Amino acid sequence: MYQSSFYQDEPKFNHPFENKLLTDYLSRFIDKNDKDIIFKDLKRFSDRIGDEIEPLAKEAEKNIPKHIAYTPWGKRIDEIEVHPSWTKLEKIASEENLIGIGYERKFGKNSRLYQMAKLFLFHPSSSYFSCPLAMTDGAAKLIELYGDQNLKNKAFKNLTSHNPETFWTSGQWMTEKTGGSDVGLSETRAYKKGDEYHLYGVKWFTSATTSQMAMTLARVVDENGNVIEGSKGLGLFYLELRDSNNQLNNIEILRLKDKMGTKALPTAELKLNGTKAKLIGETGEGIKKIASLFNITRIYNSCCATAAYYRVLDMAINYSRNRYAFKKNIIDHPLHFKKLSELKVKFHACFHLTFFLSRLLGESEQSPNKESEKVLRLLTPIAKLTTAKLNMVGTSELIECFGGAGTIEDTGLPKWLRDAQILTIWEGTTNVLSLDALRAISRDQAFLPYIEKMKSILQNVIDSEQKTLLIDKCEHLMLFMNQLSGLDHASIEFIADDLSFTIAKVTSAILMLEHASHYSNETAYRDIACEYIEQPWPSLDINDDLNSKMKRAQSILN
Ligand code: MFK
Repeated sequence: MYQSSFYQDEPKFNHPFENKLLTDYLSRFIDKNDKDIIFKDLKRFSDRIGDEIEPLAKEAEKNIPKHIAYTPWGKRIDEIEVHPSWTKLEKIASEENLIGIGYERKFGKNSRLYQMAKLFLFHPSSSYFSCPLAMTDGAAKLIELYGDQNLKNKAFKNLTSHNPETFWTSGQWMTEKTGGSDVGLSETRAYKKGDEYHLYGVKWFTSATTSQMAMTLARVVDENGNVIEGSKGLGLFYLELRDSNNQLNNIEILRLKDKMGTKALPTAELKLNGTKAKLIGETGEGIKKIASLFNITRIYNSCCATAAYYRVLDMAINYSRNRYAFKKNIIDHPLHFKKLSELKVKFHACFHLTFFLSRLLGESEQSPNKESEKVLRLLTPIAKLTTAKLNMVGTSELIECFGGAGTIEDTGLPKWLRDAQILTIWEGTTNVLSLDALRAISRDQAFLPYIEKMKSILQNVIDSEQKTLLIDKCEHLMLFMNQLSGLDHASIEFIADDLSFTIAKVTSAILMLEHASHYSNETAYRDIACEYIEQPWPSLDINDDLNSKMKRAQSILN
């Protein structure tokens, strides 16, 4: 009887540091002496990813966390049991100094670039340990900016420690049942008791609930029992999850969330039942202060979406080189290589946005400059929403490149699609972030410094038809922005996503062309930039009748 001897090779990914875009990019900005140290560390870390970290992540994905509410004898304990592989990933994250690099600032303004490069390598093999790291970094930033000396001496030191014995991670508890976006509706109450506050309420979506501390928001009740409604009544609170006897700080774990993705990451619903906490800043400053945390986690989200995109792309290209159909390997079929090349170009766009942000962040921390900070402020929501969306759409296309195998769980491929969907809502949905970009433009006056920055980068670009087109795009954006002030609020909101995607495309195209000009003897970068510029642009037409469009959209839904 005939039996097939054919077995398809499974898709592989490259050694993480064998990534020409990453190494060329870092080489552009890091000077020789630092480069030797940083490259040596990134190469060693990449070896460790292959040998040790990737197998741990696979174990953690298979052994998802459990909520142990009671002991066998009925005592409420609310333990979250995580697999030892997850605990080992935490140890590795601190040994590798994934947070500390950003705060020791040994490499000056390039410290964040180095840290984000390390995160980029780590994330796809971390089973989302990158999530607690994001919040940990955000909490460290918040304390660095607003914490008192006690917080700096204890929490900050632990969050930035590279000693696994003292390393802490932080949660960021913002979401309540009333809304993940409209945080101003939060119901949790804070009652002053002596020097501290006691918090009562339910936090509906708390990621990395095994952290040692958390930053959260609560509505402050004054001595007469009154509260201020809306976001102006919220304070920012620091709390530790357990006391010195390892008992939970009046926190009940209601259940773990059964999420569609990021399965290894414990995410819980929590009831705060008199949880002791410290107010940071003033009552009413809660959202404004916690923004310094979520502006960091949004940069992490961009980096992780970009890194995940790269991993799936890398595997899809590898697979296409080995998968034979219709008389040749599928990478040699025109329609297939066209699709893969388009997806690779979009990955480059994500990469440039993310790493430009990390450079801006590093610069703002090393030598604060109001204008660069405004550019960072505007591009943070824009990069987050763009990278999450391109990763989501790109991952869907890439999964299709594996045919049926992409839909089978034990290939490990479907998880990338599920996780990609989560990155689009974490830290703000596309719409909420588009509105945040408007906030950055209107409240923080970030648009003019942004355009100035783009124009200054264009000066590094070799003259070409593409450069001329991008100069025109900047002019067009400026004209559009000038007319924006004449529009009513609803019309401006109606086009906020088109505006964000246009700014994202202008920015990444300029950055890609600048990179191609720097490596002018390498045609690939130029081809990538040109292809990206030729791909369709979001529509943003000054002459659009927005009122009619809005009415039509409403009529479609009625
Ligand atoms: C692996 C990847 C890592 C990712 C980590 C994942 C961890 C997962 C955990 C979570 O998902 S936590 C939940 C995330 N939730 C959000 O991101 C919230 C989404 N909603 C928003 O961002 C809303 O826009 C917002 C809550 C901010 C709206 O609130 P308000 O009160 O209606 O906003 P308002 O009044 O405009 O702003 C209040 C103040 O904050 C203003 O300052 P002033 O008081 O001085 O006027 C704003 O300027 C300031 N502000 C708001 N957003 C800001 C900001 N400042 C700086 N940057 C921002 N982005």
